[in-house]
Amino acid sequence: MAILTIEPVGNNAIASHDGCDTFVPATGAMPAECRVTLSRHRLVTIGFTDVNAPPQPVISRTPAGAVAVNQTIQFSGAGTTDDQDPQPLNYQWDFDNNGSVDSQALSPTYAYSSEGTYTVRLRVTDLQGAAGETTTSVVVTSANRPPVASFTYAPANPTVGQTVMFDASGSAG
Ligand SMILES: [Ca+2]
Ligand SMILES: [Ca+2]
Repeated sequence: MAILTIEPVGNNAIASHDGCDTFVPATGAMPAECRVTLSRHRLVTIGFTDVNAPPQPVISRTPAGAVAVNQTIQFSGAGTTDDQDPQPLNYQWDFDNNGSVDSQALSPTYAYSSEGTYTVRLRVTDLQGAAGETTTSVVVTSANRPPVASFTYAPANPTVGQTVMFDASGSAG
């Protein structure tokens, strides 16, 4: 992003600068004509000032809701925007918010090995070193295992016509 600046030199005053003293190419249209009217024999400097806004990180993930222990989560920082798109950006993911970077991929995958609520931090840095951060939380629940069916019956060797009792209370799940 660049801003056009018009500055008087010394005590010189700018008589007028009709609507063209500031423009932002990234967000607005550059005026077709920039007319600066000066008092006679005045000096001004006309220049561009570079300003750089930090990236605005956006975290998305699939699945979006609570996940199970060891379930793979697909994260993505592709929704991140920067004022100088499409310049390359550096992505730093900290899936457990412990301060150590776990991935620098745009769209990494991750799985949590134990239950809990985790804070995921994404820091995105542009080529000029400006950085933006955002966080989201992930709830990890105990793994959902299929139930284990089992039963016992008595008597062990029933004869024809004999009533047999089944007991499935030993099932787990
Ligand atoms: Ca930027
Ligand atoms: Ca970490």
